[in-house]
Amino acid sequence: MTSPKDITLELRGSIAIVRLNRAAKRNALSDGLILSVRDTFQNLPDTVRAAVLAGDGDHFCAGLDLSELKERDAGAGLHHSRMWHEALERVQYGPVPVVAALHGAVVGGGLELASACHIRVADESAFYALPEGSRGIFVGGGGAVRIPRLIGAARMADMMLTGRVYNAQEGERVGFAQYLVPAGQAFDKALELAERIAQNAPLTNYALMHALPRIAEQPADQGFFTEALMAAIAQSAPEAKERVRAFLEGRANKVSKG
Ligand code: 1HE
Repeated sequence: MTSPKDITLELRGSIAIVRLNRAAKRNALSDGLILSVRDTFQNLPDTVRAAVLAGDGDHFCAGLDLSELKERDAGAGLHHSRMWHEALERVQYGPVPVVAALHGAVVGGGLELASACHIRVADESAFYALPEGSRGIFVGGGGAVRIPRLIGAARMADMMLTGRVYNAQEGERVGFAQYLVPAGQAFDKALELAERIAQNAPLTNYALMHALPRIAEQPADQGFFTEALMAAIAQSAPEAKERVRAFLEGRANKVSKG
């Protein structure tokens, strides 16, 4: 049973905090919950500039709600997978960048969901797996497209064929997460990054979400041309002019080693 409270949206200034709130079932994604993910990202208020996606309890997400897995004919299976695609597209190509805060299990459809986010921050408790292989099914939430882009098709095939589980350190090394932090700190780090992202010019964030992944898929010649168009649009915004002027007049931060 999924309830509307299984996902929560909290606004902290310009940051939306979306939380899977079904810890008793390890945030397993029922049909109702995956539709709520879609609706939540589709309907973020205009004031939101970046989002954090987290899971309540000891795990980020245990993937597809297996209790709902029933005999589906091919057509129903197709539509079910396409429903996931639509929901996760709203995460990846929604209005704002999304930072996933990962801990505990990030498995199956949970890993597919995390892969649709723009940045992944994992704590030391995180682990990654694709148990679909041993359950006799296949990924259906966009994982076959997004996961090879993070870790390569060979590693994904290994995970599904052998049930290999990557721990947090391995996951960061192979490319699941861009940040690895001590246990319990993924949310705070994700929020810090979201606040930083929210300060960017909205058009720059838009370009990184919508233009960059498309350019990365284009042949080089087309990619260079699309890049030039996006660069021209971004630099023409008044905000870009003001930000560059601020640097030249000594009013903006320098790049520092941190
Ligand atoms: C669930 C699910 C679930 C837990 N669907 N109910 N995903 C999987 O194959 C992963 C299955 N889950 C696990 O391996 C483990 O539950 C965890 C490693 C995530 C967590 O272990 P643990 O010991 O903390 O919890 P638990 O005791 O296993 O589970 C607690 C409850 O959550 C229990 O229910 P209860 O009523 O007995 O308390 C579990 O049945 C329930 N639960 N995970 C339904 N996934 C778009 S296609 C995507 C395809 C997939 O994602 S396939 C991979 C599915």
